[in-house]
Amino acid sequence: MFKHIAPYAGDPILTLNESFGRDPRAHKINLSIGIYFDDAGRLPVMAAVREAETAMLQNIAARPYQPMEGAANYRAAAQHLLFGAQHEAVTSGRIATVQTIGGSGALKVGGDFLQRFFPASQVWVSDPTWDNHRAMFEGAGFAVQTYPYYDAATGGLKFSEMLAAFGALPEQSIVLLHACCHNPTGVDLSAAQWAELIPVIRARRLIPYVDIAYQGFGDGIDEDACALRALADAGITFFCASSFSKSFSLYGERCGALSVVCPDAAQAELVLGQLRATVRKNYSSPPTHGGQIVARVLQTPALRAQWAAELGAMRQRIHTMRSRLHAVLSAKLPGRNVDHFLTQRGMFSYTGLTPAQADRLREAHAVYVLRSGRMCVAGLNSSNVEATAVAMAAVLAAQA
Ligand code: KET
Repeated sequence: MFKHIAPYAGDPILTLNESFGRDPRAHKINLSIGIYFDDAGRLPVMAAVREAETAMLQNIAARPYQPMEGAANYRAAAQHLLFGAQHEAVTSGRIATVQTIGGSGALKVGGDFLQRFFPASQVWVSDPTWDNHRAMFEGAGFAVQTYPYYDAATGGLKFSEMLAAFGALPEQSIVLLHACCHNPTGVDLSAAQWAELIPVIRARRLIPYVDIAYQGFGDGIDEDACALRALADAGITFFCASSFSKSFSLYGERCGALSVVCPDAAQAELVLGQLRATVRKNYSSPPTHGGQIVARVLQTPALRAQWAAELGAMRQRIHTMRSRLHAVLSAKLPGRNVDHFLTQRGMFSYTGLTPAQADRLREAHAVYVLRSGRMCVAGLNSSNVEATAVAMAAVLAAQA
């Protein structure tokens, strides 16, 4: 019955991460998947999360189905973290937010909603983007195109080409944007560049779809949300998929949110209704536990402060790893500019390694980066950063 089914070729991120798990070499280094590891190479349980969960376990609550849109306290907490509790869009009730199964669930619920109400639109993603963006929007029934973004020659942004491309898009094109810590390149727009892009988005009547999966890993919790707030300030109607997987180190709990910033509260109510219907048709309602951990941390001032401090330390540790990687690479590769490792932001850097070089790094040195050349800087630590830099320098020099 199933003989005609093609074997699954695997996923460029998840399948490589699985291969890492099976690699018997003791000195192997995992810089493939976007997961933050601590300086001992462990996946952290944040103290604020542990404390909130411990308190929850003292008084185990009954578990009815959640509403289709998720828990009210979680939805409010997510909205406040993204936009600020006092933002006019929040206080005027013009943001429709639903709790979703991770940031991925948010992207898919929003994709299905858009396909239903804007079926003639196409989706435009940055070149390159997170591999799953294309798969998800194609899966929702859209044609997916790319706009210019990463400049391999400088390790920076092709901003003028990007701006020109946006200016030529058909009305109501859906433009997928990364709020901060661009995946896979680590290259973000500056606040000044957002200020130039937003009027083009408005003039062309585009539909921005902003993915924010790394809030707090770039420059700070509020700083990393500045693009969202600027879009809301400008009165743009847009979609935002957010995730707590990384910022709470709660990957397996699948905590995300989809927020649609609407022109007014009445439209937000209509949108919320259809988002509820979309969820009902997919998986009915989201799970309880992880969302309640997040809500408790964000709504308990002492826990929230502790969480922000822990996230700040994670961000700092990534900056330190960037400096140490840069120091070894610039010493070992004189004449080659490796400054992009310092300027790129968040968990990822684009190394400039070709697929063949990434294979060589993995096969000869047991250092795992994606075949696109993306490395997860958050997988580096005091014990492996030197070895990684030396191996990378060797591979880069061999084929230079
Ligand atoms: N958006 C972006 C930009 C992103 O990098 C990820 C995960 C997600 C959404 C998904 O979030 P979640 O809450 O886990 O559903 N990225 C890492 C893991 C993965 O590929 O699934 C990664 O790029 O390695």
